[in-house]
Amino acid sequence: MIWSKEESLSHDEMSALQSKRLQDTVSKVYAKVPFYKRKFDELGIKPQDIKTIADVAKLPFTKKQDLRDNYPFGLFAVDNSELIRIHSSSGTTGKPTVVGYTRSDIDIWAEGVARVLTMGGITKDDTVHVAYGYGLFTGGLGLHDGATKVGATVVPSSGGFTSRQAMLLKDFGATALACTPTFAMHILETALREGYEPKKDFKLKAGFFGAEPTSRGLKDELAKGLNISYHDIYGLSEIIGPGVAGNCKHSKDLHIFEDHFYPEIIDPQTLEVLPYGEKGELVITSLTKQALPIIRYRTGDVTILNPQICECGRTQVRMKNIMGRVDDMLIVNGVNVFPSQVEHVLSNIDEITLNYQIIVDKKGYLDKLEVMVEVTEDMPMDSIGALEMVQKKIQSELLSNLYIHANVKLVEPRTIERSQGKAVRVVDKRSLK
Ligand code: DLL
Repeated sequence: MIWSKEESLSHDEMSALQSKRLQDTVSKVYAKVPFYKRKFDELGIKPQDIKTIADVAKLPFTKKQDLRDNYPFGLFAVDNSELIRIHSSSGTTGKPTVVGYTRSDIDIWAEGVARVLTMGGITKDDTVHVAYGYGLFTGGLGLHDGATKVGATVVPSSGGFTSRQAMLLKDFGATALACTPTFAMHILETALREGYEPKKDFKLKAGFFGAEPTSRGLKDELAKGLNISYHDIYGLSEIIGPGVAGNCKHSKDLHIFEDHFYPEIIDPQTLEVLPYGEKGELVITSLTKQALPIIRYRTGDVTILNPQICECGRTQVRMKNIMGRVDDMLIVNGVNVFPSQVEHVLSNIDEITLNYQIIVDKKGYLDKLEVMVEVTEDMPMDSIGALEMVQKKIQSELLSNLYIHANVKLVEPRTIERSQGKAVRVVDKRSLK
């Protein structure tokens, strides 16, 4: 089943719809968002210059930093009275990226998630166990609203409490699980350790996993271990949240809902638009969003677009599984972390220097993050008590500021190799095959 008719429009019908929606979006941001008016004026563009979807290439880019610079609501195009929800994702210096939604935005968001759930065969007869975090993160409430739109029964379990997740999966008989892939694997391993037989005890038939890059190996293990069809769900808060794209049962590539989110691939260095089939940075323009319309948002995610019509009947362009990022953002067990955020936390601790390295690795299916940092010359390396105190302080600052659990290793001054060029701040030992 296909959730909405826009998923299988002809190429010409889609272009006509996108062109009309782009014109509306451009007129709106020019009139309502001073940031965009200024950018358009600098480039000498007027809303009436934008006539077809191909004209998108004339428009300026938007970056994550632009949202931060306009914190909290500077890029919003509606009055407060029209907003019904705020979400956010973490930021570099404690200030998050803030996103807002009108009622129509929440409907569009739920529609995107409903489309992906439908790709996995979910209907009103199903029960969806949502173990993405509920709160400012868009995962929990995004999947919740989408499952509600489909008419399924939602179990709003949220993250954490792994043993309880396994118990509820068995007792409530959910037919779908939605969470990050690493958390799904943690639930599976915990369930097995506690004596469950997931294939028999759980009634799952589909999983909707996203929010972080995932290897093919992990996807296959989850599909096998839980006896489900694996569906990758992609999205980002700046665009709307989860439900920008997802994969159906016929294809591993994800259908992008381009009637709402227009995709382009650019070369991140030259900013030139690349043809279908070439690898580059995904850029998205929102075509229907009201509260936070966004023009040519540079997602930082690297992928390839594939325009071939899918066997399932959907005509919308597909993207390959995200291959990595163009910036230095790390995703550690679903939490986005920039090395500069870690550095900011370290800079507030007196006993250490800013010679540090972040080492990310995998233990089982969970990501492990270690921060190795040199202490100052006056730090007594023979006092275990003093070292432990500093370690604990750093750990708790990282947890409370960035929501990450890190192992902290204190080392003597001048232990970490100095680089001739750019400092090597991150050693990522996870291999994505
Ligand atoms: O992670 C939204 C989401 C929630 C998507 C639940 C899917 C499921 P942010 O916290 O703003 O939003 O992080 C967005 O996460 O730019 C990608 O780098 C990464 N990401 C999201 N989905 C996928 C995926 C949510 N399916 C950033 N595969 C994005 C790989 C993904 N990476």
